Parts: sequence; C-alpha cells; structure tokens
Amino acid sequence: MNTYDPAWLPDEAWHALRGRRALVLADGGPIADTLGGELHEGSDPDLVLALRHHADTSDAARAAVRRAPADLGPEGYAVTTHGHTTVVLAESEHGLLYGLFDLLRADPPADGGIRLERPHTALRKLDHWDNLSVHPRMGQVERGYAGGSLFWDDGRARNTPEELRRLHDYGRLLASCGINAITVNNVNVHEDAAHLLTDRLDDVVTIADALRPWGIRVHLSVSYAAPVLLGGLPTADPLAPDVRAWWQRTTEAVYEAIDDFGGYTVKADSEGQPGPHSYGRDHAQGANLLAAALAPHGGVVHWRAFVYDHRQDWRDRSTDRARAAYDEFTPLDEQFDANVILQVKHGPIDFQPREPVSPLLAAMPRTRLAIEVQATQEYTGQQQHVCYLAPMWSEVLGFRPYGEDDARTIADLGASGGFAAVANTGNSPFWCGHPLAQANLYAYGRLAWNPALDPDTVLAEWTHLTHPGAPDLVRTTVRSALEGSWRTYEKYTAPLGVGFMVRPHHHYGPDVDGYEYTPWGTYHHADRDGVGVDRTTVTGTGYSGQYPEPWSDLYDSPGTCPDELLLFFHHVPYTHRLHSGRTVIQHIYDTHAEGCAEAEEARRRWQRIAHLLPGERHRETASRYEEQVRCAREWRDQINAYFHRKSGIPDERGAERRECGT
Ligand code: GCV
Repeated sequence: MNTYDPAWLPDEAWHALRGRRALVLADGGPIADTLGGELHEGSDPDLVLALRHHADTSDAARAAVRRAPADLGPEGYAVTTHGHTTVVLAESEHGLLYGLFDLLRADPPADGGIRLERPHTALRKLDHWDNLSVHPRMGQVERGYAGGSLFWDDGRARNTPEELRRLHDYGRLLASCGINAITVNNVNVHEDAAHLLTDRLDDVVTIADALRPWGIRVHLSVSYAAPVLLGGLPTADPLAPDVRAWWQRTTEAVYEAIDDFGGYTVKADSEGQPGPHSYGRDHAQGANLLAAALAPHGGVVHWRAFVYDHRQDWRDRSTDRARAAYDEFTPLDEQFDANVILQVKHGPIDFQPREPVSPLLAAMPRTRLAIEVQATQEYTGQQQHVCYLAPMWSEVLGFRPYGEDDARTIADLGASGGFAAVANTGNSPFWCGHPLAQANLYAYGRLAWNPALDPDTVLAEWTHLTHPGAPDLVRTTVRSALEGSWRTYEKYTAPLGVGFMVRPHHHYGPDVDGYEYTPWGTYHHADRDGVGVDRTTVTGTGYSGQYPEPWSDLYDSPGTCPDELLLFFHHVPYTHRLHSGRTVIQHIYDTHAEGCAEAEEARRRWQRIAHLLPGERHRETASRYEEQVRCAREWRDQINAYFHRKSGIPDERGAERRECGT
C-alpha cells in the first residue's frame, strides 16, 4: 500500500479509464509499454490510442485521421469520438500519453467532434534543487519544504523497489500535467554532486530509467569547474583546447549511458559558483563550450541568467541588483549557440511575492530563452502558508512588454526555449508538504503547456481531479482557499512591491530591516520621510530604462507606475496618494490588517469542512493554517509597528480596526 497521497491522480480516475476496452496502436518502446501497462486491451475497443501511421487498422482511428490536421506536432494530439469509440490520435507516443491524461480532465467531444492540443513549447522542465546528502545549512533540498529528496538518500540514488515505485508514480504525476524534463540535482553543485557527471553517472541512469516511461528526460546540474574538479586539468577556461576535449569526451560518455539525456543546467559566476569570468571569458563563451559538447547528441544547455554581485552595495546606481542580469546578458544577444537556452527568473531580483517582469525576457530576440518560476515557496510562505501562484505566473506570462497594442506576450518572447520551475516536491506524504501546494505543481505544468489558460480554470481542474466525488462544499472551500491566496499573502507581507522584508538566510517570517545592514545592501530604503527604492532613469538606478516603451515611461513616474509596484520603482513620502485613493502609509496599515483577517477567515472555512473531508489531507492543512495565521499576525504587527514608528503617522482607522485576533 502506498504511504503517500495520490495527489490529483486518485485510483478512481484510473479505474474509469481501465474499465474501458482499449486498443493501443503504437510503435513500441517505453512509453508504449506504459500505455499498454496502464490500460486493458480488449476486443471491440471503445478507446483507441493510435499513431497516425498505424491508424489504418481501426475504423475509428481512420475517421480521426480524416478530421485531424495533417500534422499534430511532436507532442500534440487530437481527441475525437466516433460512434461509441473515443480516439486519441498523435504523431508520437508522447502525444498519445498526453492525450490519455486529457481524458482524465475532460469528457471526450461529442460524436463527430474533435479536440486539438499542442504544447506552447517543447521544453517544460522542473528543476530539483536536491543535494545528494543533507547539507548542514540548507537541509537536503535547498529551499525545499516537502521533506527529503525523491531521488537521493545519503549520497546515493534511491533504488529500493518501493523507492522506484514512488519515482514511477512521480513520473506519472509530472507527465499528467505536461512536464517533460527534470534536473535531478541542485544548481549549487556541491562536490559529491559534481561527480554525477562522471564516476557517479550510474545514479543518474537509475533516475532516467525510472522516468523515461513517462516521457521525462533527465538533465543534470554541472559545475563549471568540472574539468578541474573531475578531470584533473589545471584550468576550466572555455577557450582551452584540453577543456573543450574534456567536455566532449565526458558528454559522449553521458550519452552512451543515457541516450535521451536532456542536457546541462548551469549556474555560473553566481553566488559563489564557478564560471567563465575566472578566466576573463564571458557567459556566451562559457555556455557555448558546453553547447558544443552537447550539440552532436541533441542536448541543450540551460544557462541561468541569475547573476549579480552578492556582496555589492546597492546604493551605488551601477550595482542595483535588479539591473544585473540585463546589463550582463543583453550585450551577448546573438552570441549564444543554437542549443543554449538562457534561463531567466521571471522577476529581476529573486522570486519575491511581487516583482515586475524581468526586462531581460523581452530584450534577447536572438537568444533562446526559458522563463524560470519558483514552485517551491521560498518567499511565499514555504508551504506552511497557502499561496496559489498560478495567478502570479499568469500575469507574468500574459505581460505585454511593448504595451497593450502589441500582441506579443512574455510567453511568446521569453519562453522561446521553454519553461523551468524550481520544484516544490520531496518525499513528504503529500509530495509538496502542504496538501494544497500540489495545486502549484499542477498549475505550473498546465501553464507551461498552455500559458493562456486561466488560472481559475486550472484550479477548478485540479480541485475536481484531486477530490473526485467530494461534496460541493469541499470543492468550493478548497477552491476559495487557493483562489485569492497569493493576494492575501502579498497583503500581509512586504508592501507595494518593495520585497525582501524576510528573515535573512532562511527567508521565512518578517524582519523588516533583516537585510538592511548586511554588506550586500539595503532593500526598502525606508527612512523618516518615505519608503521605496528609486530605480528611475533620472534620479535613481536607471533600472526602469531597461524596459521598452511604454513601460519605461510608465514605471518612471510615480503618477503612472501601477500601485502594486510603486515601491519597487520609487522612493515616495508616506503621504503619497496611490491610484486607489489611499496614502502609502494607510495602504500599509489596511492591507496588513486585511491580509491577516483573510488568512483567519480561510482557516475558519477550512475548519467547517472537517467532517466532509476526513483524514490526513484535512488535518495536515488545518495544522498548517494554524501556523499561517500565527505568522500572518506576526507580519501584520511587525510591519505596521515598524512603519508607525518610522513615519510617526498613526493608522487613521486605529481605534475602530477589528484586528484578526491576537
Ligand atoms: C539555488 C536564491 C536562493 C538560493 C538559490 C538561488 C538561485 O538566492 O535563496 O537558495 O540557490 O536563488 O536561484 O540560484
């Protein structure tokens, strides 16, 4: 019996599919075996999964071919109905797999109808920041809030039958929402993990074998210093012929062991990780070295754009951290090889609850880009707080960097090379620690497949799949718990986009000045008269000038800057009036009280369904709500007291405010 939650694939869902008489018309191979293994084949089939070039053997599949477009793409599929038979038609086994999961989400179309799906982009990757062993400061999973690693135990790949069974189920979970690639180790590559590339490759093979049946390719985080660390070379200089030859040989060996290996994920010259700068080379030279080794095998390099000087003083205009990635990378556009994908965090700083969209995502037209989001809730409540992130991601993906009149979105411009998310999973019984955090994993996969999906629709899907047959009140409570939860979290934490009022290092809970006096800078610039960081072109760091028109102008003036980002771009007096009509200081007081009250209300509603949702799922969530409410109060009290003291301006609703308990 499983000791972990089935998440959004409970047995009921499989049972319904398995009850059908299936016919699989595929070429063979691991995914075809999976389909054959999951379904029960039978005569007079009422469910046909067919590759186009095998469709001739079934009337229903032939009818589907007549209705479907000529090319469904490498992972696309069509679902049709022919009499009493449902048909999934695709060009590849991957398409059949995704088509099968489609049938869990939605009924097939009516007889004669057709539903077509193609993913927005070919690479939909999940990055595990997993260490091989428990790290003294970070635990096993860096920024992980869901237990230990699903892959690694005490330095070795997990490979007992139960562990492999769980990996198999994990693969199914990921494939069912459209994820098709994972990086299996932390981008901060510690020494033991560096060896996965060479003498520990067998461990990566174990994981690749477990996930291949679900169409998931494995990627590896590698250390830029690998030629020195592992190859005994005196240098890792990207232009040194020995270094080039070493990467070539090493990569060949990787492909001999894993012929569908995805490629390398690299954090270089960032937060202490080695990189090409040590040799006077730039990021393009560094990335192209690895790209050249991977290209003959069809692999890619995900080169991360998360670079900044983590010891800088931000008061200096030239070293505003928000500017760093753009300043570093835009001069290199056009210089990256075709199989380099620059992986860019969605905001310019670091996964704060509210940041503007990174201007880099619209500034590298000749480079393949992947947008990186963080499903793990490092700065959004660490899976103790409910925080459904899809509305935030959807805002980012739908952002139009050239203004409303130009239809191009960040999903078009910034995801030319795909998507990446930092995983929120681990070996906790609920996969994600908090049962409701599963919705973020699901939503990431679905938005990577189709960034235009409405986050509320995705949430409805997830709720329905996860709670089959549950009373309406359970489903409405679950949905309402998640729906507005990001905005609630935003309300009771750092205000108006200013960010980083968290406790240093672990980043949980409030500490307004926590980062204020550290050597690496100041985040909110609050003083007696006002708050916020001046990032304007005339008096500030010039960051707003990194956006194209109209945004550079709009962000540059406090009169046109959206309220929710005001303090990210401007240092304003506490009495500055927002578009909402409130002053900044009153906004701070009000939203902190509101956010906290909303968390309390959500907890109350959750308590009300205890009898309808028995078991651990309810209990676990209920106990996390206790912590969320405790922490939300702490945020409210610290932030409001801090700004009252700093500004000397009282809360105009002070006396009558109904606070959310104490
Ligand atoms: C993996 C932030 C996190 C680090 C993380 C880093 C990154 O700084 O706090 O834990 O390191 O981002 O994205 O590389």
